[in-house]
Amino acid sequence: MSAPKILDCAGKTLDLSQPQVMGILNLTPDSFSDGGRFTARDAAIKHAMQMIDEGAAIIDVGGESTRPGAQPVTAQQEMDRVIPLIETLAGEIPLPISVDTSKAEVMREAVSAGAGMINDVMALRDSGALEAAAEAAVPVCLMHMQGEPRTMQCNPHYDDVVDDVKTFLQQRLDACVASGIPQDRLIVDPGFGFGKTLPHNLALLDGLQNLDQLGVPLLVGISRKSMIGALLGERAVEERLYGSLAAAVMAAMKGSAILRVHDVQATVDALKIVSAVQAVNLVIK
Ligand code: 7PJ
Repeated sequence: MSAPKILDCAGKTLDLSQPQVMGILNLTPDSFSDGGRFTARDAAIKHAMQMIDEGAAIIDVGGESTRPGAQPVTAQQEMDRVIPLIETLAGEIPLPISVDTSKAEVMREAVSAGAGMINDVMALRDSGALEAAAEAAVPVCLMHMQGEPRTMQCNPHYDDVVDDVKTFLQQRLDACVASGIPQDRLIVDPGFGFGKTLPHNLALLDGLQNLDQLGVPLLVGISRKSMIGALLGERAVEERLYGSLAAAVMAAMKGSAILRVHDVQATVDALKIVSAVQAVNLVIK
């Protein structure tokens, strides 16, 4: 089955006929420290507007850090961070907004505030999440993670990482469909860095085209991740742009429909080259 090309995100369109960029808007404390010139909210809105100008197709708003070792936050804390911003942005921008959350309550509130997609690193495994997502009736990204953020980098293990991730994602797709979420509203993501060693991440990137067989669009988030830092010799986060671009281009060439990134302009430029070459293939073959 071929993946749907146009997604309806609560009335706003996401066109996946060519690879698109999802811009990351991180609302965890200190993500917008700029010496106090702007309030955190103004700075976040400004950053969203900039990502739109740079060619993002969707903005992903998150209020909980899921980095390795991160501590959980309450639903209330997460909502205080993301809901006012989603409300403001949804009224002002033509692009869909996705909410990066695992909690049913946050999903419900975010979608009522205008979010058009749910991006869940837990693939709707938290209690009530399947039901909340089914009711919300917006597209959902199901991400693979082995373990939980606090401990996931302690000795992750796979028999065959590509096969294991694919099997997990197929099971979550089946669980969603059984709960009343139509398959044409689902997206999958192998979850780079979530319970994976560097060799696991590399094998996944190499074998990414195998996930196409799941028949739904593929989302990939590699931007500035530690696998890039490790390959560049323990490079600092701000110095990972060129490595991130190479990984984004490879992922797009292997069929990824959405690239979740920090550096929107640079990634949009790089993906234009991939799209142009993919378009030639479509015309000639
Ligand atoms: C991902 C995510 C990812 C999806 C984060 C970071 C860590 N959502 N949320 N895929 N990563 N779907 O951006 O470094 O890879 S948070």
